Amino acid sequence: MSFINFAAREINCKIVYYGAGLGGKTTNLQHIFDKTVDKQKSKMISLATETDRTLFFDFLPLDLGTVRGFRTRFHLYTVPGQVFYDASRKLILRGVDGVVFVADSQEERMDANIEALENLQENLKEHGYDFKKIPYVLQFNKRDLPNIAPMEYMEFLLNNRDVQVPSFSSTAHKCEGVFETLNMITRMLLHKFVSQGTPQYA
Ligand SMILES: Nc1nc2c(ncn2[C@@H]2O[C@H](COP(=O)(O)OP(=O)(O)OP(=O)(O)O)[C@@H](O)[C@H]2O)c(=O)[nH]1
Ligand SMILES: [Mg+2]
Repeated sequence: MSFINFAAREINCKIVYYGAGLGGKTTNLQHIFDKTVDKQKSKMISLATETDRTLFFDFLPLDLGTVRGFRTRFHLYTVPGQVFYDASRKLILRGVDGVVFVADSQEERMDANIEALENLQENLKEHGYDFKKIPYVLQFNKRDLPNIAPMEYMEFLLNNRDVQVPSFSSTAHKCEGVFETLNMITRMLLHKFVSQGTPQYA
């Protein structure tokens, strides 16, 4: 649903960070905001509860220069991970172009990760998207903690589209893996528009 505005020579893309509660979605956006955005021109919008849980969404507009003469703008959103905010998650997915799934690496969060992934698939389907085709990247976050599941196990559980998608380990609160993940999803989206065909990584 991204749109190319030929008159204004602009490409707009919507990227949604999805995943279980407290997985680190908002933390990803905060670091991207801190390190890239011209604070004079742009703002990150966060609607959070008093305890910093995302209530509705976070939104960060990101201008990434020009590609073949087109100005590229990425609109980054996070969903609220808490199970009972499903209506918000559904709404935020509307018009999505690419998804980053932020998984919590702690062993005790594997069920929550799987539930969130199933929820993503259902909600994409309701909007008429094919989960198997949408540009999609996985991030295994909180790799700094002691009680984490092995990467191979997380790949087995969560990286199960027909063709495996790119995945990154991260420690988002130290900004490790945050930009690697962002670079990949933006490359996938730009590739899609430049080639005007199916994305290479889908
Ligand atoms: N140890 C550790 N903590 C992290 C990491 N990434 C995020 N956190 C912390 O985890 C907590 C939750 O992070 P958020 O970014 O708010 O999580 P979220 O996915 O946006 O949560 P919801 O908005 O409820 O869906 C915060 O206290 C973060 O500082 C990480 O890589 N390692
Ligand atoms: Mg959040």
